[in-house]
Amino acid sequence: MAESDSLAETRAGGNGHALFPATSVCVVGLGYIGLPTASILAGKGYQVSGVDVREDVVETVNRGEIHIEEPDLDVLVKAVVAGNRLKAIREPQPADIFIICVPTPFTADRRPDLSYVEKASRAIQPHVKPGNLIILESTSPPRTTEDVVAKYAIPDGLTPGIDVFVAHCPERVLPGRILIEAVENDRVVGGLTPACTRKARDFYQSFVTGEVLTTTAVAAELTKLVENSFRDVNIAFANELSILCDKFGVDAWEIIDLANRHPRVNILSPGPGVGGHCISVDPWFLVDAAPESTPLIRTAREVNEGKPKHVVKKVLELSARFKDPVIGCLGLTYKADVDDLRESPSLDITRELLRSSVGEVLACDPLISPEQFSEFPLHSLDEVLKRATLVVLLTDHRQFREISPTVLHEKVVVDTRGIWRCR
Ligand code: SAJ
Repeated sequence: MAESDSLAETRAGGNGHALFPATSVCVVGLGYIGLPTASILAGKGYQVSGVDVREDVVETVNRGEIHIEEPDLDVLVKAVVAGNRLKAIREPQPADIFIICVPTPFTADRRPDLSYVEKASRAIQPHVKPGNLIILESTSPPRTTEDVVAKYAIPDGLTPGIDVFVAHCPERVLPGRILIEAVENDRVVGGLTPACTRKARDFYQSFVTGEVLTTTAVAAELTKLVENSFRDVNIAFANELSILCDKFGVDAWEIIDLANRHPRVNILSPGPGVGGHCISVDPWFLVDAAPESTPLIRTAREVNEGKPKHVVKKVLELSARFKDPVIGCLGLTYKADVDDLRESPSLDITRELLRSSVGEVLACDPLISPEQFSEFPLHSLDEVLKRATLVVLLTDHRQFREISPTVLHEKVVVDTRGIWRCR
């Protein structure tokens, strides 16, 4: 198919922001990225099918409900499902555009696990036709778009850049702001060929208000990994600094605030460690791709992975002051105001304290429901604040920011996020 024809098939309007009611999109993976992406596209007028291997996810979405916590997503999903613009299904179906949004976890030895990308690519392959656009949004190691997606998704006899179009457009959204950032952030689009890049660019320009920047597939893959590695290195610097400051009995946040007043210094905040499924994972993809060239990225990962141990040690030292310490652990999720426990240092620290049999440990996280979590009992914030002699702030949820300083007055406090200082 000629390139201009194929573009015409996926574009409906001249200004790049018109709706495309006739264009169908199949989003593979209805998780933290796939469901918001599918819903936004459906809201823009695309006819969207969302594929998930989990029957409960498919049923939930088809009821117009959601299985993840994300501001305003419930309202959007309800509207697009009711309007018959989004339908969840178990297996891919033919579409004009396929978007792969599946997990790219790492293995126990910190190597990328691309099995979900491979499975998704193989699953769409029987439905791929000439003119189709296939996009990988999952954060992926260099060359995944070519070596995995193109290899398994393109049917024999079709040539990328001529018959079908394959590109990487890494998701860059911040959990908690996904619906806003998926539309407003600049996007980086890299195709296997210039024609693939142009086709993917035109698609993103139809619903993104940020700029759509074009490059090659491998450069787009590297760009995403570099963004998250940069943040990891910066946070590692802050975490190392906080350990140093502990030695001198000074407040790391104060030092950082003061240093950041310099016009060319911008240090991020220390915390209990770095969690989530992105920043704590993606740098390892770069280390795995080129171990000999990435000593800084590896060391930053090791510093951040070591931070929970430092917090546990500090809590154990302080708890030794009490005969029968009651330790309240506030927050289990990997960051504030999300319900995501993946790679959470707060959860690891709480687990370690529970294992240490140092005293009674009361865990509390208002964003985690008992149905979602059964590993150990959760306690209400009121109970923790009433009973704990030592309070460890691990995740800075809104509910914890609002705790009155007078309630904490009588307690020993370990504030790993620096939210209660200066009060
Ligand atoms: N953290 C700190 N100190 C800070 C900032 C964060 O300790 O100053 C911790 C958080 O508590 C959390 C972890 O780092 O445990 C990661 O949180 P985050 O808010 O920095 O990032 P994520 O993982 O939620 O989302 C990141 C974002 N990447 C960048 O900001 C470069 C997001 O834009 C990406 O789309 C997302 O990764 C992703 O999906 O890759």
